[in-house]
Amino acid sequence: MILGEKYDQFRKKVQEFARNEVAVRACEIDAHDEFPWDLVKRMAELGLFGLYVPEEYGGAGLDVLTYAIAVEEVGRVCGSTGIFLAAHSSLGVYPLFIAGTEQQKQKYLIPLVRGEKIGSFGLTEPNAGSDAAGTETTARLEGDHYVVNGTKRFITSGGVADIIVLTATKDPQLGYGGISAFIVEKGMCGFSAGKEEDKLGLRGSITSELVFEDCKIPKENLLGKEGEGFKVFMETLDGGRISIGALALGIGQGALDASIQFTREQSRKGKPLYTMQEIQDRIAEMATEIQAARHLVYHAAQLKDQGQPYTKEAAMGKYYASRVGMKATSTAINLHGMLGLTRNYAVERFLRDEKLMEIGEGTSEIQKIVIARQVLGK
Ligand code: COS
Repeated sequence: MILGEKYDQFRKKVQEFARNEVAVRACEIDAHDEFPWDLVKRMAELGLFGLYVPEEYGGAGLDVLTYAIAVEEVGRVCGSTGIFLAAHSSLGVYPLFIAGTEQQKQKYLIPLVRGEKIGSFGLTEPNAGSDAAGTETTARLEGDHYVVNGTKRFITSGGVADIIVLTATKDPQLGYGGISAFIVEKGMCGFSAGKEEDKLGLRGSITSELVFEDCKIPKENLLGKEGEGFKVFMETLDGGRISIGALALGIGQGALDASIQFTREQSRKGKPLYTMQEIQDRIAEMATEIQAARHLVYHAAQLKDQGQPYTKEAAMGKYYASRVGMKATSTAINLHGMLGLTRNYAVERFLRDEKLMEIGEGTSEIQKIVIARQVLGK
């Protein structure tokens, strides 16, 4: 794909970091469920958390395509580190970038972009996952504060987050029109992180419950206008889906890289695996599908960069990249045979990590609803 010198150079820079510093840690991060604090610090130093954010807010002033490339290349070697980059940048940073007041941007956006604080996004609840408008967490205005009660679930980086952008409703009966967005800081009275999930993959990423018990949030921490939180979150998810598509594509590419290496190194009856037609057939299919996914994801990023509608394309990219990514990681294990099921090879980790891409930030079924509504009309 021809993107130009600027993007190629950036990709090389991220690849160097990913290969030299992330790949060597990926196996132990997964095996020991280790949150990669060291890599978070390095990504901050490299300026990866604010690639699309203007320089005045501490960002690199680049674009979403550059950001997608970064997520892809980090995810290509370590899904756990990749999901941190994606969740922090798209779900922590973005809502503040699009809906924050100047004061909120100075106070919360800049430290997130610089990586001095960790960001998170509180939408999903025990009874409101795919049905994002079904939020039951309530926010009642009392004088200078909102009083928030409820529980959020499956929140990426929730347990380590310093700043959380949260949805809560004035009244669950009001549907999406009752929902507002709020900024919560770690340490606010009545807020605590609950249990952490023990997941199939992305084991170095922390997924937690967030509990709000009469949590007092200052009135100035309302993000956007009252009753407009649902739209802020939908727009955030549109952008987030580009990054999950990029991560799905990166993990799929990682499985392809591993398969190329394995079939070059191994032979059967004196014949290198890669020279066999049935092996070439599978590698060719993986490579083609991953490249097609790359085109979709980059196209969504380019539309966003040009200020054009991209909801449908972001959903298509995520849906397709996670689908072919699952297929690629599974094929990669088959190509490795029994060895592929062991922890001696990265492909079983890639498969476990890839599974989340079909579920997080909207399941594949949700992506198809979004695509169908755009194609057919609501
Ligand atoms: N951008 C901006 N606004 C949007 C939007 C988008 N992508 N999608 C919907 N909206 C707006 C609509 O325009 C509508 O507002 P108006 O009535 O003023 O026009 C409002 O939001 C409600 O939209 P809609 O009726 O389509 O909402 P639904 O309840 O039917 O939900 C889906 C739509 C299913 C798409 C939504 O609930 C969704 O994306 N669910 C998945 C949530 C998810 O991904 N969860 C995982 C989170 S992991 S971080």
